[in-house]
Amino acid sequence: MSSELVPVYLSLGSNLGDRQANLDKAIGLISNRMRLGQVSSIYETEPVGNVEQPRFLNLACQVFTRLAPKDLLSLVKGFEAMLGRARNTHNAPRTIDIDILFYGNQIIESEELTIPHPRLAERAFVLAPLAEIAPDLVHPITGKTVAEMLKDLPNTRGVVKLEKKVEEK
Ligand code: PH2
Ligand code: MG
Ligand code: MG
Repeated sequence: MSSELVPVYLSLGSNLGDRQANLDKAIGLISNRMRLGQVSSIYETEPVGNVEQPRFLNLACQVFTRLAPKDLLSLVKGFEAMLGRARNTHNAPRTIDIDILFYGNQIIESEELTIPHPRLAERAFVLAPLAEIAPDLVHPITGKTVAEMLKDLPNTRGVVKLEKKVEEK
């Protein structure tokens, strides 16, 4: 294949069932199909939007893929379905949500997909994990780095980094 390997950043979230296990399974599925790069710590986060739902666990990860954006979207939607995500009410609790944040430095606006993710600059639950693994990544539209976007948020209340369960040596 001649297409180049593109660095992509994903945001994962779960607020239904065994949230940690859902994230672990999603990372497993992702790493079977793409080269997995860095993975952030897990953060427990207050729900944004529909606040009448359980707290989330969120993380960010880097992957490298040759898949075109729309094929990557189909793949991650398939992973969501495999992990039991029901597509019902907007912003309802979900076993897993996998969002594409950045696809290289491409800007994409199609009916099904907007990249960079249109709400990432407002969301501490996205930026805090992402800043751990990619603080210097530049938003191709605003020119701001992830660290700058995080610093520009009014606050990061409700976003708490969890202690690592297993100590790394
Ligand atoms: N995802 C949403 C809406 N609200 N809030 C938190 N804390 N974490 C999420 O992943 C999240 C959310 C839509 O996908
Ligand atoms: Mg989402
Ligand atoms: Mg989503």
